[in-house]
Amino acid sequence: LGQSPRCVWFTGLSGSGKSTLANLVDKRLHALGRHAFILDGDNVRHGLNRDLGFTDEDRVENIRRVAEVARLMTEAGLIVLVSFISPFRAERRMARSLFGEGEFIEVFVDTPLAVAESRDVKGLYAKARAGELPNFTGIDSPYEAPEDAELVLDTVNEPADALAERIVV
Ligand code: GGZ
Repeated sequence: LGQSPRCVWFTGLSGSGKSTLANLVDKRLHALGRHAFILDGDNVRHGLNRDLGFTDEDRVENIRRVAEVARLMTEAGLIVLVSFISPFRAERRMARSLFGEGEFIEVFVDTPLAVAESRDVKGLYAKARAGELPNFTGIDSPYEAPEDAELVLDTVNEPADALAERIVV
């Protein structure tokens, strides 16, 4: 990742491993003396974006605000690790457009739905299948896989540590 500010944009399904990878990258950067910050649903959807849910419209606005905040944080000199499903290509393209050449690194955490659903760490897929969580990504809300990601990560065949290393190098 070098010494300059960057936006590392993780995209992938719920349960794909975005947060795990962002945390591993954060730890590695910290060990290298680089100042990074993770933006994710936990610190954004409970505060800044607590007025937003999971309709298409709300996801678009969620990602728009996150992208703008990430931009401000890179202006402040940070490496920002953005970890949201960010299911729509158009919004990821918009996010990319806020950054300079080479500053925006799109990382597709390419875990198949069947794998994410079988892990179902939080039981959300089961709820979605039971109709208790409407508009769930991959079930009844779309996920548009990236076509121009800088990195495509296979979480099924490669351990998370090795994937984090590939991001930082
Ligand atoms: C998808 C949902 C939904 C619906 C709640 N669809 O695995 P998690 O729990 O921790 O991550 C998911 C998170 C997704 O929020 P994002 O802000 O990343 O989504 S987006 O970029 O599309 O705006 C999941 C939980 O919120 N969650 N309801 N209907 N994920």
